[in-house]
Amino acid sequence: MYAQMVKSEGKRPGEALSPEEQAFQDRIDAGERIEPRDWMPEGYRKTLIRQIGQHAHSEIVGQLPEGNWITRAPTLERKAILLAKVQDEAGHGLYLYSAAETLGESRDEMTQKLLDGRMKYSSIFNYPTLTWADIGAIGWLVDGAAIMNQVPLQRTSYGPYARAMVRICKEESFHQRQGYHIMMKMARGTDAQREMAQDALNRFWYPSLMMFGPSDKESVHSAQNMAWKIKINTNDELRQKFVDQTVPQAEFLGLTVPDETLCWNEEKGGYDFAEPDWNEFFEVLKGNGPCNAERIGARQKAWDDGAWFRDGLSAYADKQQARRMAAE
Ligand code: FAQ
Repeated sequence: MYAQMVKSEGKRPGEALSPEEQAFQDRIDAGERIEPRDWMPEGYRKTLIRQIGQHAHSEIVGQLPEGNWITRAPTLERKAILLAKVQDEAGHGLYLYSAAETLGESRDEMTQKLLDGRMKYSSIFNYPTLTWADIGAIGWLVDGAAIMNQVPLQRTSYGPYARAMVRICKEESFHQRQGYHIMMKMARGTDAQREMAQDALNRFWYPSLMMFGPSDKESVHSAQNMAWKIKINTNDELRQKFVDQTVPQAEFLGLTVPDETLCWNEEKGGYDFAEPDWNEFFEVLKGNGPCNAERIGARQKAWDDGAWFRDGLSAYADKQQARRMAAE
């Protein structure tokens, strides 16, 4: 654990805290919220920009796999629901960029870092959505995993991030329910629909487990981030809770979790389950997942296509400012 902290933004093992850092840590330990104008260690600021920025990018890139199905939703009602969900994700991205901007990095800078590979987004959005059942599986599993991770983040130490999480979690609950509802329809439908639902579960199960990050022994940021209450639970704790919550939901659907080793462990009060393929996870992080190039290509195109609009807004703002100054 200590060796891992060296790579993180915090102190090296054994390094003493300055009086300012100690006072800051005391505030965190007392459960106080840190606000944008408060003094904070540079490492705290940087790691929050990294996490909130990556979270914002995930919400925005996360619109792409589902957006792919808006024109092909099977009914008008499903189309309206999916459209609303995808719009919610855009809103989440915007709250989160705003929260990160309070730490001194602009949305333009974060976007540039995403496009040139210096910032990440969640690995899950590098997998394709091949059938309508995938939209059910995303709502059920991906939003389900997102909620599991984000409910504790409502208690995170940085005020703007914690407050953004409250609304995001409410909306994610609706997303999860709509996904599960699609799965119920498919699982109780024709044989072909049931097979499609099972196939979606087979393909999204392990990538969903990867959303919680590498195992605790591989997680470089967990120790420092938990001390700063940027992170409330470890990656493995949340993964376990997700499996325990989701397996009975799969049973209710009559679907099979694609893990032959899965079994209830009475002693620990949770399921034993197979780890995802961590080589695949690290390859996806390096940019070698099935859809990485497509996703970044789509973001780059949107950024380039929007340049005229950003320029127009800036020119308008400059003109307004010049008028105000002339009138003073
Ligand atoms: N994907 O030391 P740790 C959503 C990176 S929102 C990509 O454990 P940490 C809504 C990590 O950044 C989903 N990279 O890191 C939605 C670090 O690399 P770095 C997004 C990952 O930060 C639903 C390295 O691995 N949610 O889905 C991943 O302590 C449906 C070492 O890892 C959030 O962002 C990954 N899965 O813990 C939208 C929640 N895991 O930066 C549309 C907030 C790890 O040093 C449709 N974030 N990495 O180069 C967090 O809670 C944390 O950042 C973790 C990672 C738990 C993701």
